[in-house]
Amino acid sequence: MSSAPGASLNMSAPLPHGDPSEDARARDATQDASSLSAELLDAAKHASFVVRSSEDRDTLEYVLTEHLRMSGVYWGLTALDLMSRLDEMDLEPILAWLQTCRHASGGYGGSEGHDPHILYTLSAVQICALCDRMDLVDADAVASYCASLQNDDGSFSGDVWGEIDTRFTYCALSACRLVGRPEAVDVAAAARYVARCKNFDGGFGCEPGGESHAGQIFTCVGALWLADATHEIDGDLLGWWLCERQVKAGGLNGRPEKLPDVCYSWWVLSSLSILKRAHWIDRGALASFILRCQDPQKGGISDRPNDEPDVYHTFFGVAGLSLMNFPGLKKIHPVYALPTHVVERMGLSTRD
Ligand code: GRG
Ligand code: ZN
Repeated sequence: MSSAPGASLNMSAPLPHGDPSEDARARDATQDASSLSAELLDAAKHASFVVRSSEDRDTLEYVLTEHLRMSGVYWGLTALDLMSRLDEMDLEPILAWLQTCRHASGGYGGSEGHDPHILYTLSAVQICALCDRMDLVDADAVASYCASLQNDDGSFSGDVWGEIDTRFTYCALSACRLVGRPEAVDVAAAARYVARCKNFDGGFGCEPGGESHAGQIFTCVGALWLADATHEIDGDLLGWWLCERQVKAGGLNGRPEKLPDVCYSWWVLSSLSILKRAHWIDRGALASFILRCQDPQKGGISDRPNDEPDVYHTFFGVAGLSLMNFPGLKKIHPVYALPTHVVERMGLSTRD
């Protein structure tokens, strides 16, 4: 566990001031990754890894990930944009393909010929936002698809088959905001449902009573932010649980006793950023963990050092570094998971 300001204090106490040693610790902990050398991230290699992954259609990985291709494209393109290398990908064929994944219901499938799902609907909207092609999105159709998946208790199903998960609440609220139809769903009921998923440890699970998990926490904190209901969050208690996710190697895990994994750099740090407590973890140690997960030969970032890289961990590694102001990277918005220049271009509130 890293040293967090306030570690020895009552959970509800404000950040320490007064005691000079506490002050020094707080100052150290507010340092981010901005003083590291930009060259520590091999952006050129990671960009060509992302581009290659979208072109090499004969690989087992390409075939096995067909069902989630829409999200894969979102991860890859957003990573490229954060590294200012979006121009290395030919966007036109991607946008043409995206339109073949759209259904009459307003939802998008993960690939052509696949049933619509709210996960891929959000990814499709995010891709159009990133490419500044919101003209390709039928806002009313997306909003009505999201509304069709809301249940009486405020929760959301992922598709017509009915699985309920707080991930889907985040997707619906974010997609509706991105298409400019925030009120198409019952936002207050959605927030009440998410609040019911809060646990004694301050965290959130995928349903009421579900175990706290960093991934679900991102979706619940993000959904509550989108619903303007962050008062439902105990910031100190949850902030404490989240900063406890940092292990000796510097990386973050998703739950107690689990291994660190680069993707939690996003799930945990975005949540802490929304809670304004990103400085509660040792960001230098986290940045160094992410940088150790780069593949120096192939490019790309893996879940842990020396594992195989993939586009998912490449995106979440770069996104985590962006949240920590790593030099040379564009800033990412911790709720929309899109570069902040995109969020601003769309006229969406980036309210702190
Ligand atoms: C726009 C960024 C963005 C997200 C869209 C899909 C989604 C909304 C959020 C997913 C949140 C989530 C549940 C992430 C966790 C993914 C993950 C690593 C699951 C594995 O969990 P464990 O605990 O595995 O089974 P580990 O590897 O931690 O032991
Ligand atoms: Zn992971």
